[in-house]
Amino acid sequence: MSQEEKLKEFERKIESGEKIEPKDWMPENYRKQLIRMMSQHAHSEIVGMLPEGNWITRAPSLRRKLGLLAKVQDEAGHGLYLYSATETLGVDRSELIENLHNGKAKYSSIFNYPTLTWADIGLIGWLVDGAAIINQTMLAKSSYGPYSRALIRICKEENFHKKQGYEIVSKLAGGTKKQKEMVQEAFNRWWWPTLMMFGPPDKDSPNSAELMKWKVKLNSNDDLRQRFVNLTVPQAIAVDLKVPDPDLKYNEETGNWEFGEINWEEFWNVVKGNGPLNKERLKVRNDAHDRGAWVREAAEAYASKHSSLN
Ligand code: FAQ
Repeated sequence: MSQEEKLKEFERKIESGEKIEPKDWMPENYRKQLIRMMSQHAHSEIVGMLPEGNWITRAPSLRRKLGLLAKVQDEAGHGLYLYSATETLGVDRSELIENLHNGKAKYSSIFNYPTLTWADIGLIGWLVDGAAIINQTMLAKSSYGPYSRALIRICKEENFHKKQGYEIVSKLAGGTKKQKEMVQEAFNRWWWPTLMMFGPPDKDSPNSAELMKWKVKLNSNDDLRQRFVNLTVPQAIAVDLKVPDPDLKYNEETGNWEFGEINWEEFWNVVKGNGPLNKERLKVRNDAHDRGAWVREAAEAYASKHSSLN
C-alpha cells in the first residue's frame, strides 16, 4: 500500500471504532502523542504512590493500613501495565524512566502537593481517584488497543480506591468537631488542584485537537472537568462539606454546577517543576532507583546466565 492508502486505512479504522494495534501502520505523530501521554500517565501512577505511601505507617487502624497498602500497591501495578502498554509503541522502558528522573517528562501536577493529615488520604481517594476515573473511563474507549485494555482494569481498581477514600471522608465528616474541621481543611486544599488535573482549558490545550481527531481522547479537558464537578458537588453536600468556591452555583437550565476561576498561574507553575514538592518527589524517585540498582544487575546477570545455558 502507498503511504496515502495506509493513512486512509488508519482513518477508516478510527472512524469505524476499530482499535489500532501495535503492528498496525500509524502516523508518526499518533505514535509520538501516545508515547507522550501514556508514559506521563505511567509516571503519574508511580509518583502518585508517594503522597499516600507517606501515611502507611501512620494509618489510624489496621483496617485503614491494609486498605491503604493495597491501594498504593495497585497504583504500582497501574504504572507497570502502562509502561508495558507504552513499550508496544517501540520505545524502551528504561528511556521513559530516565526522562522522568531527569525532569524531562511530566507527571500529573496533583502529586506535587503534600499530604499533611490523615484526612488527606480520604481526599486523595475521593477526589484524585474520582477525577482519574472520569478521565480514564473515557480513555478506556480510546483508539489504541493496548492503552484502552489496560484502562479497563485500572478503572475497576480506581473505583475501589474512590470508595475507600469517600468512606474515610464521610466517617471524619460525621465524627468529632476536630475531625470535621480536619476533613474540611483538607477539602479546601485539594479541591482546586484536583480541578487542575484535567489539564488547561480547551482554548489553551495544544494537544487536544489532534488527540480528539484520532479518538485517543473522546472528550475535552473542560467537558471532563465539568462532569467531575457535577458528580462531586452532590457528594460533598451529602456529607455536609462546603465546597471552597464562593462562586459555585447550580444552573437549572444546563444542569451544571458552575464554578469559579481556576488559578492557571499556579497550575503552570507546578507543571514547570516549581510546585510545593516537585523537587522532593523527583529526588525520592531517583534515590529509590539508585538503591534498586543491585536488583537490576542481579536480574540481568541471571537472564544472561540463563540464556547462555540454553
Ligand atoms: N499535570 O494539551 P494539553 C491518577 C500538560 S493518574 C501535568 O491539554 P493533553 C491515578 C500536558 O502534558 C493521573 N501536566 O495535554 C492515581 C501538556 O504538556 P506536553 C494522570 C499537565 O495531553 C490516583 C500541556 O500541559 N492521568 O491520578 C497536566 O491533551 C491516586 C498541555 O496540555 C493521566 O495522565 C497535569 N494535570 O491533556 C495515582 C491520564 N495537564 O506533554 C495515585 C492520561 C496538562 O505537551 C493516586 N492523560 N499537562 O509537554 C491525559 O488524559 C491527558 O494527557 C491530560 C492532558 C488530560 C492530563
